[in-house]
Amino acid sequence: MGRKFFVGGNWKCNGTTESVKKLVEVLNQGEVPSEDIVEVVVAPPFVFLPLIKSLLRSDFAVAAQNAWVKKGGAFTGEISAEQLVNLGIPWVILGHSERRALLNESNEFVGAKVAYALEQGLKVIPCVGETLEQREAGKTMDVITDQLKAIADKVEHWENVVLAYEPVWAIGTGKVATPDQAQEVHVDIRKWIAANVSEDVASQVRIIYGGSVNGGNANELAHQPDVDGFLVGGASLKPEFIDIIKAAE
Ligand code: G2H
Repeated sequence: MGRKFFVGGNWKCNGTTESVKKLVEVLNQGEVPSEDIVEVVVAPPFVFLPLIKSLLRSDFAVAAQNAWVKKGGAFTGEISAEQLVNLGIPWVILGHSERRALLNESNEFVGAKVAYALEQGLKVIPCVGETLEQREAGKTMDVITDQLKAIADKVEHWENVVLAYEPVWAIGTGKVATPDQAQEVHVDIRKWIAANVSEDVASQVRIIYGGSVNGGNANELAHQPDVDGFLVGGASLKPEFIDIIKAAE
């Protein structure tokens, strides 16, 4: 079976009650391909998750942007995977580069989070990607391999994983990777998974691209055979998110 196109909207730390309600109205009215063709998930900040879940159209799902690395308890300010499950939140984004860079989340920490969230029954979008410096030094796949290995060391079942390749130099910068650049890395990631996890997982796991995706560049990127969808930041807060979803067709 082919890999169903996946479009995630990462709202990051944006929005007010009023603005997210307006955004959901726009999303709910958008005409998009059917659920057989595209899976759509939006990730609001934690505080809006129940509100968005209650208002959002039933063919779109919600995701959290983070979860604690193990069972909840005395971890001030954290949200546990069990709490997300309790709220009926099916997805979580983990290891976004903003958290890796600004909050010092290590590869091992992200790997442990991914494994724990999966064990609790969440579906997970782990993010990997290189900085500009690393790319220019020819280390793109070395960096991504280390990030992937830390996940693969702890994860046995990959059915509920959608892997996001997000080159750090393309995030929020307006400098989108070219379709060839995205395709090249996605193929290398798939090869690594085939060699180090299994051929089956490599052929089935969805690898989505993130980094300055918008309504203008989504179509061309979507035509790359190994680009199975997108994780969208800035443009997921605008009506053009609907155009990006349409790139699935
Ligand atoms: C990359 C992406 C969403 P943006 O972080 O995860 O954000 O589309 O704003 O580059």
